[in-house]
Amino acid sequence: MGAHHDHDPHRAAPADGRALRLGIGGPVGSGKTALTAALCRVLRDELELAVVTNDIYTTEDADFLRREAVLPDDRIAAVRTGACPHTAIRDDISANLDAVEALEARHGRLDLVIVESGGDNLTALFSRGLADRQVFVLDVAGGDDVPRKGGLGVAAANLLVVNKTDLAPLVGSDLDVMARDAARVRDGRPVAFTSLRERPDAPEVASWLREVMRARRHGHEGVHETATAP
Ligand SMILES: Nc1nc2c(ncn2[C@@H]2O[C@H](COP(=O)(O)OP(=O)(O)OP(=O)(O)O)[C@@H](O)[C@H]2O)c(=O)[nH]1
Ligand SMILES: [Mg+2]
Repeated sequence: MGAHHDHDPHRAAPADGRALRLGIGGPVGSGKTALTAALCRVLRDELELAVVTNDIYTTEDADFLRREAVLPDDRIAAVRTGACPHTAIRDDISANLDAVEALEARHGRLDLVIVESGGDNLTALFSRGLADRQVFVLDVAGGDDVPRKGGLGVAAANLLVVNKTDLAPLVGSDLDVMARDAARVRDGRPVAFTSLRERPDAPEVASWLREVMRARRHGHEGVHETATAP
């Protein structure tokens, strides 16, 4: 994240002996909950998992995940932020940390806690005090110029996901342009092109996450940077 000044008010929390915390952020409607659901379905038999969702006024995302039964209900917690969710993932992260710690206390040793939060703000990145790794989800319907505009989420997230590729021909978005612009601002960090409609298991993201988990188990925190073609 070096070149990008994000004024993160929190230091990274010690990672020893606790679950990896994965933040999933990005603009409204890009597919964050659909991606969270996909990762839970694919990984729940190999990892001890839990999820925290952030909504401003409702618990809609948590309700959706419970309805879909992606995990047992008591592994899904909802934070009602009351204000723009990005403040609850970056500035005052206490409600989210409480939710993560309550899940860990209830379930013992968890491997992975996914924290989903929206916020229609391209600078909405998770604090390192809350998320050890983060995925930023765009969709092609937001316009193929979004990666070019940069912003912290696009530039600095550990993985950039460009979702809804099935809609690209319908909305006139050029995936090659998005790939080229993303590569330019991301300094070698990976980009995954997904269609959760056509490939609901999100294989591109699941394999990235498996690699992150594997590297963490072996103590290689930084070795997981592979890209996928559009
Ligand atoms: N066509 C298409 N639709 C998708 C895809 N992924 C998700 N959607 C749909 O897009 C809508 C929004 O998806 P969500 O997963 O709720 O998006 P979100 O980012 O969690 O939305 P907020 O939490 O409200 O910001 C839903 O109707 C999904 O079914 C995709 O790859 N292709
Ligand atoms: Mg959502």
